Amino acid sequence: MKLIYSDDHKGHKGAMELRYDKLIPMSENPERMDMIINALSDIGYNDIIEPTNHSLDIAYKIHDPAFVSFLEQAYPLWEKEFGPGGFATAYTFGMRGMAQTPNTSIHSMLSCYTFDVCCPIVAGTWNAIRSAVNVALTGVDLMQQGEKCVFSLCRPPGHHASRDMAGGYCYMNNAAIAAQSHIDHGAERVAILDIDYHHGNGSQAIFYDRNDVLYVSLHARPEDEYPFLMGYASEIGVGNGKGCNLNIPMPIGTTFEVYRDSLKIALQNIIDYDPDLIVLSLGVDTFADDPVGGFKLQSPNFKTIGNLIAELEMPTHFIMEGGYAMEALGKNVGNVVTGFCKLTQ
Ligand code: SP5
Ligand code: ZN
Repeated sequence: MKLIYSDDHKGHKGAMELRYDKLIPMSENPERMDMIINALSDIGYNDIIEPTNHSLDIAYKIHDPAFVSFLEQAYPLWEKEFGPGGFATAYTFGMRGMAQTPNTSIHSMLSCYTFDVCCPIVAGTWNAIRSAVNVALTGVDLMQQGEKCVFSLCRPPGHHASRDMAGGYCYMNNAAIAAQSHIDHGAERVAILDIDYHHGNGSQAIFYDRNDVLYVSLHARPEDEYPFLMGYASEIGVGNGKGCNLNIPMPIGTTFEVYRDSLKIALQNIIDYDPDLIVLSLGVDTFADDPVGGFKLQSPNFKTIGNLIAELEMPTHFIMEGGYAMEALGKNVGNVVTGFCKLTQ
């Protein structure tokens, strides 16, 4: 399986995040990619393709151009007020039920275009976001050229980002942009299978009223976990998209025995939808020792996950999302890949 990767993400680093009542270094750091690349290389996956530059035309079908331009402008505007070296972050968020009038100040834009305190913008953030989109779109190109499965090693991740809001370490929605590009290249139906520990609220919202993209997510239930307001099983889509959104929420502490049954339900729904391909939003923060997650999956379980997805025998576009247990991150991602490719380690 070819990997698509660029070092451009490395400048997106150094910010802090609020974890309940503590300010901590961001769990979503550049070293994550080193761990993944090194582990994949160790098990024989070292065919790394540099992304090619793509225009933002397809991204603008997924994201509001004004939001994208905010992402580009945010750090320079912030720096004008606070000087270099810091990170832009919002002070207030949308005020439901209160008439609001956004303006063009950086603070107003941050309030308007972000939904939490987990999407800081540093000097290198825009370059990383832009590159992650290229990494996703280059994966689509390779599949167009005949690859059955490719792995876009996107960073920052994307599944929490909606049409016009960043959050949860995510800025632009790489998986959604990839899905749109597959459709623009002729796919009639795409299934997004999101196995990150967190609900992909952005991906769900983007495709909620569409029937050409099935969104299926396994995640920690909103009663227990971020993003706390979405991800219920009752969210099934609207209008044309009714029946094309499937959430399988599970409680904190879920073990692989339960998780595997949920995955089988998710996969059966994908089979029934009969997509041309799968976009796999791959997060391994379901791992037992993940500092951000709360499920109980063990490293070998990720190989089984790869096996089960491979049984669908569908073209599959892997897109990297979350996973923060640094020591095991590479092994866990490698296990999904080897399980999928039916190679032995
Ligand atoms: C892409 C991705 O995985 N984003 C996740 C963003 C979640 N950030 C908030 C974390 C909520 C804290 N949960 C702590 C559980 C401790 N076991
Ligand atoms: Zn996650």
